[in-house]
Amino acid sequence: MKKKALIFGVTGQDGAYLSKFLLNKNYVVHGVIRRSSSINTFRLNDVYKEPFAKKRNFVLHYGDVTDSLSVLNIIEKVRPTEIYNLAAQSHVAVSFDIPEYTTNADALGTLRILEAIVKVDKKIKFYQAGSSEMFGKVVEKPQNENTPFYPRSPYGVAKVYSYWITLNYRESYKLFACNGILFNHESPLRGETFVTKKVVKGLCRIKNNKQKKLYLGNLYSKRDWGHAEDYVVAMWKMLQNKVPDDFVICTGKQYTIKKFINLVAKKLKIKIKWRGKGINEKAYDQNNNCIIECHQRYFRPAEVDTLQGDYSKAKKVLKWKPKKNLEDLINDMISYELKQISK
Ligand code: NAP
Ligand code: G4F
Repeated sequence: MKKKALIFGVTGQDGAYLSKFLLNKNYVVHGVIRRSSSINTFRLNDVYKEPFAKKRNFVLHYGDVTDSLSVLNIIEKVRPTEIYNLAAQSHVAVSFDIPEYTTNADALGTLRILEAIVKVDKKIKFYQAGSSEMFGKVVEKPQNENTPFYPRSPYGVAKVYSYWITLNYRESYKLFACNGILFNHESPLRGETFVTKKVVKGLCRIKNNKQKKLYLGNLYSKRDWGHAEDYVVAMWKMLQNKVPDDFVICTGKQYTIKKFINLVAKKLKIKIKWRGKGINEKAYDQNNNCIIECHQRYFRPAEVDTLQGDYSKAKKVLKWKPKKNLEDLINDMISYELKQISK
């Protein structure tokens, strides 16, 4: 019998990479999508090919993690071997604008899935998409599985709830439930409003005279960026481990946003010079055109200044390590963007 995976958040960046990975491992993959007035399955174009075939290995269901009934009904109907909870309002800045909804989806959504597992079949394995945002105002460097949490946003606080409720259901009901504590991971399929995608897309368009300027926020926060394609492998490995456990997944390297911009500009052969300080800091191209400016709109009420992980445990127990470095990631993102522009 083929293994059956159910992915909440299948239409997102990680959902798309995980679907592809699991299908290659011969799983039948079921995904939960939200009803939307515009088509939101573009990341799944590669895998969602035969919606009406008799024997499908990729099946989509309408549902929402804020709707307990849909969560329970889908789990009961699919009876999966493994559930991956990737569903979330995943934008940190937006979580300050819609804190109640973010908490409902990102915290209570996890509880709804765990309760449904307890009711339907306690043998279903569960992966929870935890985040390095839980470390927030970091209390030690680098961060590992034992580092205390200090979240800095409604998003981070909701993810901390999900972390503990997952651990609590593991201990209380002996579920095979794991928390991945994933640091930032990016790809050509990254959402348009996250900083790496904004920078790569913006600079590619500026290079091709499709756009004049890019507006950003804090240039000095530091992130540990990996490639989403590597990180979905770690999610799967957690559920294949002998015992359920929690793992930090990261690269161990960190860069500022400004350094990321400089690397992308260099690859695109845009010679940039920075002038000014604070919110007035701007980047100019070789013709002295201002191509990057900061805008108050993109600063957050509370910032996570620095994130850098330690993946020693995942390396030792799961035999996982990242295959792609920051240069590979940037190359991948640029070539995708340039292809989009030339279409
Ligand atoms: P993403 O691209 O924003 O995808 C989020 C997914 O969740 C989308 O499929 C979205 O559906 C779905 N979703 C949102 N609200 C939902 C709801 N109420 N009910 C059902 N589905 C809902 O995020 P990602 O980058 O793939 O990240 C996947 C997960 O890992 C998220 O939980 C995120 O918080 C977490 N995480 C991400 C990173 C990272 O750096 N990428 C790091 C740590 C943790 P729509 O397409 O309809 O919006
Ligand atoms: O790309 P970001 O929005 O990612 P952030 O806030 O680190 O969150 C991402 O990673 C988390 C893991 O640590 C995930 F849990 C979460 O779901 C999400 O995927 O911002 C990165 C940094 C921040 O310090 C932000 O202030 O970039 C800074 N930044 C500067 N200008 C900007 C911008 N961020 C965004 N989104 N847009 C800007 O214009």
